[in-house]
Formats: sequence, structure tokens, C-alpha cells
Amino acid sequence: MMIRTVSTQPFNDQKPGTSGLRKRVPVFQQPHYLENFVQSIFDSIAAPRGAALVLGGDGRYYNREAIQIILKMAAANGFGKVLVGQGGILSTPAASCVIRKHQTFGGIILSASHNPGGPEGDFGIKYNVTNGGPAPEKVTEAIYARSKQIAEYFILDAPDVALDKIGVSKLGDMQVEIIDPVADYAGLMASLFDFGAIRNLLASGFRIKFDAMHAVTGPYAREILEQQLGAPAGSVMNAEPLPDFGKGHPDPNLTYAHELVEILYGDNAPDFGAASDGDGDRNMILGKKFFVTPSDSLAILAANATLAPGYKAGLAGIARSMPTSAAADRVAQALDIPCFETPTGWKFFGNLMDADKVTLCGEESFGTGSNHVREKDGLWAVLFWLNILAARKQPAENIVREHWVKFGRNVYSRHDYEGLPTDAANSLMQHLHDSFSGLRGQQFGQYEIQFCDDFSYTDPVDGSVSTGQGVRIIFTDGSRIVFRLSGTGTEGATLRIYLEAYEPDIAKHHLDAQTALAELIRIAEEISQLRKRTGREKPTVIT
Ligand code: VG1
Ligand code: CO
Repeated sequence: MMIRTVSTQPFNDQKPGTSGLRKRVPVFQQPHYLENFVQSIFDSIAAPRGAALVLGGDGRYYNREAIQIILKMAAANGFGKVLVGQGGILSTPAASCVIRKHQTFGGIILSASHNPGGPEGDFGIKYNVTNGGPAPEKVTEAIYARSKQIAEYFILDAPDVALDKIGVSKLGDMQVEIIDPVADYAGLMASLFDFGAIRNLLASGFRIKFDAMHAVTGPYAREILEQQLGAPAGSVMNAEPLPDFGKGHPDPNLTYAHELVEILYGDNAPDFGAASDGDGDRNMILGKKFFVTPSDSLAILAANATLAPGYKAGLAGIARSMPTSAAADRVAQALDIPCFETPTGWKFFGNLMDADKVTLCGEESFGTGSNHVREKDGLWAVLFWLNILAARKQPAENIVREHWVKFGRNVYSRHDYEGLPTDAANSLMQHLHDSFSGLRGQQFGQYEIQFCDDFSYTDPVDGSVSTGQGVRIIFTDGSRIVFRLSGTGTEGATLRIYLEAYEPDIAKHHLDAQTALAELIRIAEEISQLRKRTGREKPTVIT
């Protein structure tokens, strides 16, 4: 077998976003496009000869083709071994688990997460480092810099590798090991949670519904929830991973997971519902006719963590992304542990976990996780909730309401405006920046602005600084409005407006978030000149 050196020219748009490089499938299918990016990764990470990698993806359209290309390039670039999930499948948290367990040099994950798939949908690629977590910014910047210079890549001329049969084969000098994508991950889950107690709960008639949204978690949820924990067959719905996710949008929120929402809000609803996204790192938690806000979910997991065997020694600390509500901060304060506020994206949690500064991390975008891996983890959050429900023997809604009584309620919502013209979105953000100095001290209805800024973060472990991470408008009573542009979309711009108000008054805890936040929503629209600059009357998605 021969190593071929292919000359190529740089593409100028291979800058990784919040979570890897995401583009439309036809963009990735252009000659050399994927190859350029993969070679840029290999050139930047300088892995020693013979190093091992993990490779897998969420099964979306182009996953298998990409895996064949990457395997042949890894062989040509001197890697000694690649562990591949059977059929090319590995959920994002499972990939992180495998990197850590098998101590590989790193891993490549093929996913565009919650973005739709299919021939006209999105594809994505992300590099994870030795700790199992997403490459930090200095690595992604080096990859991008390399992609702008690249002149050639290396690929082995060889037949395709059989991806569906577990076992070891050779590709040139490199070993390819096809592994069970579920086993290591399922073993890790069993070591963290009280499977016996969850089994008893499910045997007692407690009914659950998990929506895998035709994405990667189907096989994981079937094995863990149905096989190992005994949930009746059919408890996992849409369990077959499909290359186009059944033409759905695998984003577990009230809008896109409506099939599950209708079941949980319908007649004869199950006791507990959950969904995960394309690559299995997000989670949505539902009780009977009740939605648990992701920010509350993080706080509640933290407050109840010692009920799960894996966390019975307590938490070292908690971290949340800046736009995530401060509900977790209140729990950290009560537990007398530190709470860190990071920019959006899981890559910022890695250093804190590696340094044992935090145990739990979370984002408002349906992402929760812990130091068991270095990615957010959808099924882990579902199992954590089931463990708590089994231990407390109360409905999910009661657990949330009791939490609010104890800590007060951080009323929270996010409004997304998807598919905006990039110019309009940029001009709105610029307008906000230009308004900073005039806004301080201004009164809007009952709210007075204490300060506004563009969030920047200094990593407490390695001192690296990340600027421009979102405009914050903070009011004197602690309420907040945050504006950010998404870094995961592939078309136009998505504006995210995050709204948070603290409500200590129990008499108001029954209010729907949109009602409770109405005044802040109005202020956000006024300050940003949203209607004038975007022509939009209402958000595309509210979570
Ligand atoms: C979004 C979320 C962010 C999350 C990221 C990746 O990013 O807001 O919290 O970490 O997606 O999640 P953005 O830049 O579009 O706001 V996943 O599940 O798409 O890998
Ligand atoms: Co995801």
C-alpha cells in the first residue's frame, strides 16, 4: 500500500466555532475539503509516531465516507492505532470516555450535534485532546492557522475498512480496532449511579419515555434503560439512528422534541421524559406535564449529588457558562464550594475539571456533565435524574418546586432568532457595544442598569484569555439580559437573547417564565432595537 502526497490549496473558511468545524454536507464533499482540515489537525497536534486515536460520529449523512478518509489519512500520517466505534458510531460523551479509558493521544468526533443532517443538512468535525475533552482555543486556533497555509496532505491508497464487525485489522502499518460503541460508556454509567435503585423504581410502575430523535443515543439508551435497567421495550422512542435523523431536527427542546413533549403533556402521561441530541451530549428533562429548565437541572443535580454513589463524597465545585442562570451559584454557596463562570462551549470546562476545581458543569443549552468524562453528557444527566427520583421517591415537579422554595427561583428563558442576515445581526451587536456607556444607571420600568460589558474570561488554571464572549446587561437586582451570536450555525446568523430574573417570592413561583420575564423581554427588544434591525416580531425558538 502506498502513501500518496496530494497537493492542495487552502480553503479560507475552516475556522472552528463553538464546537468544531460545521458546514453543509456539500461543502464537506468538495474535493480536498475534509482532507485539508484533517491534515491541519494532524499537522497542529504533533502526535508522536505510533500514537493512538479514537474515531467515531453521530451517524449522520457522510459519517461513513468521512471515517474511511480519516482512517487512510491517519495511517499515512504515522498513527499506530485507531479505535473506531462499530458502524462508525460513537456518541460525543462515549468518544470522550473511550479516549480516557484507553488513554489515546486524542480523538476525532464527526458531528454537527443538534443541527439537521442529510445530503443537504450539516456535517461537522471536532478534535478532542488527551483528557477526552474538546481541544482548547489555542489548539483550534493553530488548526485554523494551519488550514490557511496547507499545501499538501497524506493519504494511504488502500481499500475501505469494514466498519461493522468488531475486531482488529490492519491498514498499512496501522491497526484499526472496531469496538462496541456502547460497552465502555455503559460500564462507566453503572459505576456512577445506583442501577439497583433505578431498576426497582422502574419495576414499581414508574414509567419513562426517552426520545433518541433518530440520532446517536438510540443504541445507548436501549442498552442502558431497557436492557440493563429493565424499562419496558418501547420506553426508548425513535431509537434507530438514521443518516437524516428521520428528517427531524435533533435538538432536545420544547420546539424540536415536540413529539415527546406531547406525550408528557398528554393523557396518561408517563412519569418522566427525556431526550438527547444528534451526538448524545445534550439532555432535556421533563416531568409529567412539567419542563425542567436546563439551568435549574444543573442546580438540582448539584444540590442532590450525594444521592448518587459516584458523587457521594460531595462536589469540589461547580462551573456554568456565563449565559446559564445563577441557580447553580446559589447551591454552590449553600454547599460552600466554588462556582466558576466560563464562556459558552464545553472546551472551557476541561482545565477546571483536570485541576479538580469542579465536579459538575452545565450550560443553559441543555448541556450538563461532570468530571466522569470531558464532554457534556445527555444520558448521564437522565440517569442522574432517575437516581435522584429513585432516592427521593417524589415526582420531578415536586423536586423542582421544593428546590425553588429553598433557594428562590432564577426565572430563565432563551429567545433565539435563527437565520438572520449576518449584517443585521452584526449591526445589532455593534449597536449594543456603542450603547454601553449611555446605558449605565438608566432606569427601565422597575429595572435599573448596573453595568454592561462584553464578557471576557481568564482561565484560572493556565491564564489564557478569551474575549468577546457575549454582551451582558446586568441590573441592580441581579437580573440579566445577555446577547450572543451563535457559533454553531451554518447559515446566516443566529442571535441568542438570554433572560434571567431572580424571584425569591414563593407566591410567584407558579408563573410561566415568559409571563414572569415579560418586562425584561420588552427591555431587551428596546435596547437592541431588535425589530428595526432584524425585522423580526418574535423569536424562532423559545427555551
Ligand atoms: C451552542 C450552545 C452552547 C453549546 C454548543 C455546542 O453554541 O449555545 O452552549 O456548547 O452549542 O453544543 P452556540 O455558539 O450556537 O450558542 V452541541 O450539543 O451543538 O455540540
Ligand atoms: Co450535541
